[in-house]
Amino acid sequence: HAADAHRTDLMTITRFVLNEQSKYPESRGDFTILLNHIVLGCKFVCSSVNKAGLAKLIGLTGEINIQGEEQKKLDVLSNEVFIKALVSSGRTCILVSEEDEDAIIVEPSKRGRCFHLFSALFLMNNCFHYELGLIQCRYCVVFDPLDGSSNIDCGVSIGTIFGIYMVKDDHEPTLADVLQPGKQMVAAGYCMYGSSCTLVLSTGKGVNGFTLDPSLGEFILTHPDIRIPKKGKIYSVNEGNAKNWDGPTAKYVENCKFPKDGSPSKSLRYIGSMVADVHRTLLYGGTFMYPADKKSPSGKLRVLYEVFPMSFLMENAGGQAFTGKQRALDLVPTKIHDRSPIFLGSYDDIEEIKALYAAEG
Ligand code: AHM
Ligand code: MG
Repeated sequence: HAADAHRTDLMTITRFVLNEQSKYPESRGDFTILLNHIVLGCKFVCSSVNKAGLAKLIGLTGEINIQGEEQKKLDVLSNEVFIKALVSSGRTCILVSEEDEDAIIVEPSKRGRCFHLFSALFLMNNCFHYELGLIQCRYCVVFDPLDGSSNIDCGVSIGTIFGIYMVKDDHEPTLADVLQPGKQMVAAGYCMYGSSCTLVLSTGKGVNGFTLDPSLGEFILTHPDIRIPKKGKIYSVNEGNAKNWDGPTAKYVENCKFPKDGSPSKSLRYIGSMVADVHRTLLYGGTFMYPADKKSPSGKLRVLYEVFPMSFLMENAGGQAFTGKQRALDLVPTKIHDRSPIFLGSYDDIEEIKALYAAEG
């Protein structure tokens, strides 16, 4: 029985990624090791978030806080956990966190050495030479350890967002390694700490969702091959900023509420927690927007660790991500904490927004 197989043949995230990687003969499991460390960070944050309401009583890490000493804030704690986990994976060379002003260059001894097999055919002295060799590759991870942290105290869903770049040679890591357009990412994902703990991941071939089974401490494949509906019935935006919006944003939201083509008006859903708003958009379809406005001409959300990973997931699920000017994944960040307006979601709905911007000229 298929149902029996589900109960006894568990597809954990590690097994899933190992299966995927085994299609590449040169793969040496480095990505799986890196991902396992990200997963560890997510499990830790999940357990801390679940205890957040009790933090004053028992402390986030579970120890009784007899002296009543100041507890570390959850976002600070999450950041430390992710940095330590990523560095100790031995597979990273540079890290960018929303919580840290500067990028973290991993010290050489902890960068590990992950090699990739390469083969090349070239012409020399009128003879063909075949060369087989190993080149070093290392990973850059950009992340927001705990996004939407203003929602912690009222128990609303929050999340971790991450994106991964690969550096293929042996140079000293520099900011240029992470100031790359989002389309160069090799993987991206988020973990949502909500009514359940859900990790959504893409390695560039589709999107898959895994739910933490707390009794096993493992993420199990629960949402295989997520495809966003081609058109949605929901829009998601902070409408309190409407008086400062540009023409196309205002017109799109107006069309959602008062459609001119006789279609039913759309529902508004806005949690104010990007991971939760994007997760719903991915599963139910529709649009999620954080547009530019007169007060913040670049919007609010950060290119590297908010806009790029979510845009990567959207495209891999069959949706689109647009900045108001271009495909979001084509953006080239100039600073690690750059911001950009973002419109992402169902393919047809984003087409409509693109048309409104094109009409404006
Ligand atoms: P944060 O990084 O300070 O937590 O802010 C990011 C959050 C996103 O999760 C969310 O989409 C957005 O801010 C909501 O902003 P606003 O409150 O302006 O609607
Ligand atoms: Mg954030």
